This record gives sequence, C-alpha cells and structure tokens, in this order.
Amino acid sequence: MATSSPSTSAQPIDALIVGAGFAGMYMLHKLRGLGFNPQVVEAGSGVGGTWYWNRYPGARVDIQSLEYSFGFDEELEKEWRWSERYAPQPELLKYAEHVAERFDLKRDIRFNTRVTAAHWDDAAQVWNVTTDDGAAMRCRHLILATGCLSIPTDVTFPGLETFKGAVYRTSRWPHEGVDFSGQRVGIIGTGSSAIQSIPIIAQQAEHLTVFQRTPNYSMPAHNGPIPDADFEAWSKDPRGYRAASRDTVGGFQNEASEAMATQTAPAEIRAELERRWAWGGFRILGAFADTAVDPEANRIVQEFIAEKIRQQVADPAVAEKLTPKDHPFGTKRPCVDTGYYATFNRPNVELVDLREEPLTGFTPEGIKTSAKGYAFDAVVLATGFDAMTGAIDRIDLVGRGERRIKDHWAEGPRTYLGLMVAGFPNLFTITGPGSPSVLTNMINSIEQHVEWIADCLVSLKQRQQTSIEASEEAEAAWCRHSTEAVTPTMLPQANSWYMGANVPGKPRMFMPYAGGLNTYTEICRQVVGKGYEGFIIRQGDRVLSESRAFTSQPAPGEIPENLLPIIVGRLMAAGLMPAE
Ligand code: NA7
Repeated sequence: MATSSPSTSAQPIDALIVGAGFAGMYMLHKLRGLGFNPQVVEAGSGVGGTWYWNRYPGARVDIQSLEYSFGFDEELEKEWRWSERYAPQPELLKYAEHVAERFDLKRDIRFNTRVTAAHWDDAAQVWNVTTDDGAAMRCRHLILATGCLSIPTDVTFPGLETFKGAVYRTSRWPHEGVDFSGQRVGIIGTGSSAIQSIPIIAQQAEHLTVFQRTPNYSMPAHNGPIPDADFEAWSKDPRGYRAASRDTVGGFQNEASEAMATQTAPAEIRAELERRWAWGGFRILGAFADTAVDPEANRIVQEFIAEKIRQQVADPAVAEKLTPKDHPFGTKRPCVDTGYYATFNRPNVELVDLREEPLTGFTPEGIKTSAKGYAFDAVVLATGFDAMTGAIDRIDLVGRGERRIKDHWAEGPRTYLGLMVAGFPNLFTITGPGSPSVLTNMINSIEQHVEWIADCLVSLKQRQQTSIEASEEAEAAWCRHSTEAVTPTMLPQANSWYMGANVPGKPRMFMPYAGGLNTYTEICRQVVGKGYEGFIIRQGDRVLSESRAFTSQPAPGEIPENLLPIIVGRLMAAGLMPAE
C-alpha cells in the first residue's frame, strides 16, 4: 500500500511516473539518485507491471533471465540468482518486489490508483493530472511507464454473460490461483499466453478444449536450471555481457548470422536450424540474415518448423491445423513453449479450428460454434492486448493548444523516437510506439529510455529550461524513417498486434521501430550530441533552442552488405527510394 501521496500542493512534482512495472521502478530510482523528487502512480496493488498482472499458469519470460534483468546496479546483479533459464512469473514478481525493497521505492508509489486525464497548462508549464480516485496533481514532467501489453482487448462474445461457469482472462488472473482439477475447461486463443498455459491446464483439467483461430510458430524453451557454463560466462563479466546484449538488433544475444539461407547448401541449413532448435527459444531467429526480408529464405524456416510440429504431434490432421500458414515466420512474435505441441497428444485435449467452425457465441453451458456446442465448467480468455497505444490513449491526454492524443494518433501513433509526441511538452513515453520496445529484450530498451530521459531532465534543469517538446518536422521525419526501417522486412505482412490488427477499428500501422536497438541507441545518442536535435526547448514562453529537423541516421555498414540489394529493391518498390 501507499506510504505517501503524491503532492496536491501548489508546488508541482518534478516528475510524475505512471506505472510501477520495471520501467516505472527504474525511472523512480534513477531520478531520485539525480536529486529529483519523483512520484509514481500505479493501478495495481503492487509493483511488477506485466509480472504483477499476468499470473496465468505457465507464465514466464521468453528472453533468457540472465539478460532479462536489470543491469544498472552491480550489487543488485550480484545478489540475485535466477533459478531457471527462463524465469517463471512468481520469480519475476519476487525480483520486482526485491528491487522495490532494496531501493526503498514503495514510499513514493501510490498504488490502486489509475491516471485518467492529464492536461498541459502552457502558462504554468505543468501537467494537471487527474486520477480515478478524484485526486488532482501537478507535475513538471509526466512520464508514461504504462507498458506495451497492459490493457487487454475488449474482446467479448455474444451470450458470454449467460455462461454459468467461471470466466478467466490470462492477463487478469486471480492472485490466489485457479484449480481446474476435475473440470471441463475451454480456452480461446493460441498466442503466447495460451501456448504457455495450455500444457499446465491440460495436466490439471479433466478435459481441455483449445479454440484456435490462427496458429502461431512456437519454439521449445528447453527450460531448466541455468547451465553452469552459461552462468560462469556471464558472471566473469556481467557488464561486458550486457553491453554485448545491448549492441544487438534485439537487445539479447542471438548469435545473429550474416549468412543467407538462399545461398547456403540444404545440408548446412538443416544442421544450423537443428543446432539452434536444440539450443531453444529465439535462437533460431538469428540463423540467417535473410529470414526477415526474403520470402524464399523465410519459407525455409517455416518448413523446418512445420516438420518439427509434425514430429511432435501424433495425429497428422491435428499437426496440420497447428501449422501456421497465413503469416511468414517472425512477423508475429513467435512463442517459446514447454511441451505445447505434445500436449495435443493427450487424450483429454481437443483442438477446435475456428476457421473450420467459427465461434458463434456462448450459451449457459459453454461455447457454441457453427458445428456444435461444447460444455464447460470454466473458460479462459487468452485473447491478447490493445498493444502499445492502449494504455496511453485511454488517458485523456491533452497537450498544447487542446491537442488530444486520440486525435493526433487517429491514423496511428506518431512520435519522435518513441519518446515524445509533438504538441505534448514534457510528456515522455518509456518504450513508446516508434521505439524498438516489443521487438527487443524489454529490459534493455527500458534501461536505455530511462537513462535518456533522466539525462534530458538533468540537462533541462541545469539550464533552467522549463519544457522540451518534439517538433512536428522531427516527428514526421521519424515516422518516415520508421517506415523505411520496416518496409524492407516482411513484418507488416501479418495481422499482428504490432500492426494494431487485433483490435477492430484500430488504425493499421507498424508500431515498434524495426531498425534495431543498437542502431536506435546510436540515433538517440546523436540526437543529444546535436543539442537535442528535433526538439524545441523553452523557458516559459521563450524558445531557447529550436532545431526542428531530424537528420541523425544509422551509421553506414550496420546492414549486412549482402542484404543491401534486397532492402534497396523493396524500398524502391514502396516508393521510399528513388529508382535509379
Ligand atoms: P496474442 O498473441 O495477441 O494472442 C491472442 C490470441 O487470441 C490469438 O490467438 C488470437 O487469434 C486470439 N483471439 C483474439 N480474439 C479472438 C476472438 N474473438 N476469437 C477467437 N480467437 C481470438 O496475445 P497473448 O496474450 O497470447 O500474447 C501477447 C504477447 O505477450 C506475446 O506476443 C508475448 O510477447 C507476450 P488471432 O491470431 O487474432 O486469430
């Protein structure tokens, strides 16, 4: 519970941070250490964000825990030892609690409180913030650490309210847990949350029916204790290890190869894919440099995974249904599982393909499809999130000149660097849309953003500047650069939540920045080096510095040379590069 309340006094809070997940916790700690007086508002009753809410059975991280943990404090790093390669949710939550305890964070966090509105007062150069308990606060800087996957979609089904059994959402799981023993359970969805929970629920329930609309690619985690050799390699030089992780496209070590699948002999391809499959998790993503950009290269990996599914699933018809066909590999976030496909060999597990028999609604007894009715004691909705923008645009955010975020983002989220939005001074978004965020190891992206924002606030304070704001020009240039970064890839080809495609009516736009965390970090560094290029900095109503253009570009040579012709071809075809 809260041990203090954010200020309601005339003196504005230095920085109000929304959210006490990993981003909000580090932001709070970082700013405190720099002499600011930040405060946090959090909707949940505890810290941990994603790991506070997503308590479904089997929930665990899909990036190795040695990399998915804070690197900002050497003592913290030394005193924590993860029990498994991919830590389970209870351990991640324990880690979040440990961090909160260790840095005495809770005294500045107000729990059980949701920010509902924030309006910019240009005359006072402050944000006026309202919360769902009716409190009003004023802050100089408003920092949204609201998470990319924190608001479940509003998916509902006809007759759901008539269902007599229990309904659970994976993202709002009861804290006391659920015992499905002896129950007939239905689960809707086959994204990461479902793929992690299905094997565990299947072991407990009398019968489990999986309602699948779209199959996903899933790789085995091969989870277990962290091998001693891995731990030793890491503990010899954690700093160096983390620096190497950050200097990658995805913010984690993936043995990214520059070899092209289309130029590699079939036997070598097979050996390489087998080696990476045996290693587990996302390692297969780095097998070949052309997987993400060349349909032919992508098909090679697709076929390999299809074969792996057939090897794991005894019934060929079920294996066929579980095999993705509508999107290239990697264009939706692939899943990392423990025993998912083999679960369909159990006599108490049934797969219903909603493409063959669409779900028509609920009855008091269970779920009805166009083919038949299914009776359940409990149903689990693993139906996903209003990703990247959901938690931001649910706040009534009003910037300079009455600009509303909902209107500004009517055609998709526009930001500068995924950090700031034109017309919204002193509003920062940690891992906001337009930044690498969900395409990366989130912890490394969070640390990079927190440190960038903290440096920015220090710079403003030292110069007695009262506001910073992205210019319209820089925002437009960043959106264009983001489009250029993703266009050569096949990422926009899937109906993914990256594209906003899982929420009816949401504008289709590829939301994360696809240029890689290493490139992005360098761009952010250059922007600062050029005196906060693309930002307008003011003291009251006086403009002190105004460099409106965004000119920083990734250093040449970061794209493997053999990919350049493909990338250039795609940019030309999309009209983003003049044809020669
Ligand atoms: P996802 O990956 O968005 O998965 C949601 C699943 O729910 C997906 O299989 C959807 O099928 C399905 N879905 C959504 N609405 C419906 C309806 N109306 N009917 C049937 N099926 C539906 O969310 P997760 O929580 O699993 O994972 C999110 C991220 O968290 C994940 O990528 C990791 O990064 C961690 P669809 O594909 O839309 O056909």
